[in-house]
Amino acid sequence: MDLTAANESLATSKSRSWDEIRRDFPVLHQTINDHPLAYLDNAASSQMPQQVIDRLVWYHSGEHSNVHRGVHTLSQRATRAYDEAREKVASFINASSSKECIFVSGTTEGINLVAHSYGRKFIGQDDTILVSALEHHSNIVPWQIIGEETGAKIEVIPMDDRGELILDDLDQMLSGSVKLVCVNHVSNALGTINPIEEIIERAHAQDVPVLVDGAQAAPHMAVDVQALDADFYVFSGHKMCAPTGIGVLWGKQKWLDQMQPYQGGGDMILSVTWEGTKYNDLPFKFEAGTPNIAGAIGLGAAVDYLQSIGLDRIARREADLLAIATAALEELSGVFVIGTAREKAAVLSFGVEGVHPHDVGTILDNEGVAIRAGHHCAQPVMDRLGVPATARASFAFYNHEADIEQLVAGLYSVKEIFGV
Ligand code: 7TS
Repeated sequence: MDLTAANESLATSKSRSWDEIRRDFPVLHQTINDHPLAYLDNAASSQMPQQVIDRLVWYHSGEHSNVHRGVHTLSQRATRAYDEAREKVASFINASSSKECIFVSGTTEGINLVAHSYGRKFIGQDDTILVSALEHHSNIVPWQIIGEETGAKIEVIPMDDRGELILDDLDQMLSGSVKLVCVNHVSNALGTINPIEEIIERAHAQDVPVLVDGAQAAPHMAVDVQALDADFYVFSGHKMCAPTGIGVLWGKQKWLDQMQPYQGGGDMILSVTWEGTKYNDLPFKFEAGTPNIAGAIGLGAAVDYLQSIGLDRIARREADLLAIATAALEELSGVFVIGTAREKAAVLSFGVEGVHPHDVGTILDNEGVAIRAGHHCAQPVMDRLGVPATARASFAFYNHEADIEQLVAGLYSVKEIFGV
């Protein structure tokens, strides 16, 4: 399919039914262990629609070359496509400038970049980094590393039994030497949507910047970084219908300008002499070496795809799926939901009495249902709730009710096998 045709087909997709949209995803239409695949592990990685796959094929078959260095036509094509992808990403999160959007390999690299570049500049021995109790390890460990290097300490914004952050003491916690607040927009382990607007407002009232891990939010809801007034917002392509190995760190220019690069190499420089190096402008200052060109272009195509459906429509669809699945599991004796925050997105963690989540996951896989079982790289969340692990079904707009029916049928098998 050429690109014009792809764009035309996207342009008409606002009115397409969910069944039609589901057909865009080739991977979903297969059987696993003689059952239709019910893919409910979208929080780990989502699937790519044909439109994104076609865009990648077109890049590899008609455009592939290095960027920002060749005068030849292919390099110019690749450069144009790469730069356009950045513009698309900027508009996706309503950044005021694409210069503030840095391509990274994913959320993990984005947070590590901030930890090293912001941390080394602004965080010192007697400082504190506030990290929420709901974080993925990738928003904990980089801060522990910086803490070890600088002597800064980490304080934890606590959570309650439902999986909601307790913000009663936030103002007090923010006073003093806090240099950064790190919080996710949506928890990957429990699905809690955190009140980041409020957290940002209260942090800014005390001049503390906020890094938001948007890995589980960007695929599921409209994100407007200017309206949120976050200082950094990070997300991964592979959770929002793009390939693996690409993600975005958005940061306010006022911070990015003051931060030193975290890696040195080609493309991030204006000039290099033995006396020293002048760094390139934003965003290139933070993009050393040949970037993931295909990944960025694929992410641009994924943004086009998601916007063609509409993020608000996607959010409503996934809220419906989550509500149906939650109600279905609550009816099953011996099955309990873990994480009952009032505001949740696309994630349903649960347990089956007396059965290890890995056994739940294995039995469900035998019936074609893909879920994740484990600590979800959020061990402190598990510790806080007193469980070693959970089983987790996570949704995307292309899931349908039949996936939930298959999940429920699989859970009946679990109950039967273990006599629950
Ligand atoms: N932050 C959150 C909230 C996440 O859910 C994840 C990945 C990451 C950061 C790291 O993203 P990456 O793309 O750099 O790896 N979460 C999961 C998950 O829940 N299951 O597998 C990966």
